[in-house]
Amino acid sequence: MLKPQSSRTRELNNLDGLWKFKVDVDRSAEAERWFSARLDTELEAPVPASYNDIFTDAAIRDHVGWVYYQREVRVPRGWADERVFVRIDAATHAGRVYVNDSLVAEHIGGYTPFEADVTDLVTAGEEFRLTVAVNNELTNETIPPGTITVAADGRRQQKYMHDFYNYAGLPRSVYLYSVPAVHVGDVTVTTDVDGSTGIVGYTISTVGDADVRVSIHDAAGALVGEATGATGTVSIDGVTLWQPGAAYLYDFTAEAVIDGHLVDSYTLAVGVRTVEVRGAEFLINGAPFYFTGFGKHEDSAVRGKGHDNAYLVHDFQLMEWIGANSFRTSHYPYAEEVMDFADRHGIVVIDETAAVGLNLAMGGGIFGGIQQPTFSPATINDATQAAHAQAIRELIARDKNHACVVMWSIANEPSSSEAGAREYFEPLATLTRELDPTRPITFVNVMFATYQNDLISDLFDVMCLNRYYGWYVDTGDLASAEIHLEAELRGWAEKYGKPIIMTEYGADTQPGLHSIFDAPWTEEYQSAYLEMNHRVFDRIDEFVGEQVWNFADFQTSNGIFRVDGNKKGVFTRDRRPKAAAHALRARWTRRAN
Ligand code: GCB
Repeated sequence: MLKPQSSRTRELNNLDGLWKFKVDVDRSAEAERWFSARLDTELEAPVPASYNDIFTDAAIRDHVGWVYYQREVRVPRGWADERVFVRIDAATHAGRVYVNDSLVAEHIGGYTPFEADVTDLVTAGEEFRLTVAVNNELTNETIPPGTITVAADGRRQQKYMHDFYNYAGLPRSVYLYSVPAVHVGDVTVTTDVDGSTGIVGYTISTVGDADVRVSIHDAAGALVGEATGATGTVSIDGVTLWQPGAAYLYDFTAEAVIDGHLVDSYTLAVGVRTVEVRGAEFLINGAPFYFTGFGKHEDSAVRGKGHDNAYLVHDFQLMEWIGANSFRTSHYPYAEEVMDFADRHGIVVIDETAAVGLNLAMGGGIFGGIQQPTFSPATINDATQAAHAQAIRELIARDKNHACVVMWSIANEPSSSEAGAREYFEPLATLTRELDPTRPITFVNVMFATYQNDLISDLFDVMCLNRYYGWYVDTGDLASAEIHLEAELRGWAEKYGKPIIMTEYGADTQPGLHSIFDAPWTEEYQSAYLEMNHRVFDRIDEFVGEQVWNFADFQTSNGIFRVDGNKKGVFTRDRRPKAAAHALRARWTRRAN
């Protein structure tokens, strides 16, 4: 799905700002349809932002169900002959879009975009009322899953099997955009390298009949290749590759043409690079790549998961400062601005779906839910699997053209040693490979699924492991942790012979807390814990990467496990370094040099 843009033939209006906001507290909206008139409310909510931390009313923060955003939108007067679309970058976790009182789009999945052609319902030069309903409910059949329970006093409550707070609302931009009636529908680009020649393969679909021509310009604006036809290849002689830490992007322009006249033009930034897993190596452009960096979250005070360009740029600055070359979009697809920025700045991304918490045994135990079998008709079932397949389709449809994306992660910490895991995951692994044969695939393995009992790891290219030896096990005992960690990692290496990335290892740390002993929660302990892990990683040949949990402290749901959030950040929630940041910087910048 193409990100909307302004081009020679397209126009784009950003609808961010303050929208009227109303919570469906008494669940009357569907029956009474009060949202199809002007919302009767004093509240205004910022877009983009999660709504939860904006208001002081706990009933809004804890609401389970629908909320309504509304604003008036004027269609530019020059758009009379254009197709007009409303595009929602994300509605977490389900959205419905109404133009005046007509439902024009419905979407499930909180982190991928959707849109509606509203041409027949709007008039150039006139206003219309745009209402977006957003639902934050998670069930056994959503991705991520969750359970709604009823409290002793009758309040509905949302339970879920992941620790990060269930922020909801419109956390990314909303657009009104125009395209010509006949236009470029989709663009798929793949890249390869032959000696010093870059090979860009492409497939363009059009809406309506048109001829297709494509052209590629280098970063200086010089034409370096062109072709005609809806699919083909373009060669770039003397190509400059997209490299980790040294991004280089070409402008790939797809044009729809009728009788020699341009009707639509869409330009995509394309980095030419290859990715391959060979034996126990992860190769980018044929050279072994070692991931350094983090599992992140889209999370900041007040905004929740609201996209913010200031945090975007600052986070990437901090990643550069610390010597990180990569991150994982734990545990859901991030805003497209993040992916574009990673493309432009040469940061490598492991791109993950929102399938976090397919683990009812563990999640139930830790996060207060009910402990049940994970895979069963009453729990994670065929409908969940269908939603998961859709989440994979939408992630790849959105992010397939990003040079920064080197691997798809289809789930975080599922119960991969439990009966039913293979039946659930095998079709999803196959689907991912069918949708994108060019990138390796992975899932992120939980500590309970060891190399002895895990049922699905052979379906994937890279072993991504989350391990907390020295934190959740061998707490405060780094000597034992070192022995146990090494024994387990050697087991994985010997059994599979595939590349291994530690996608999570980390220790909660209260900044300002100090000790000369191995005392959990102190700044010294976080550093010592990371150092212990690094000693082990460096002894294992199959190791191709380390991503610390987490880049920054982040908000979690209520519970006795967390004190004002998860504190495993190397930076605080407001992005100040803990002592470990300096230790990581020393290691990662040394490695880069
Ligand atoms: C994990 C999860 C991550 C948690 C982390 C923790 O294994 O993947 O979402 O935040 O552990 O800190 O417990």
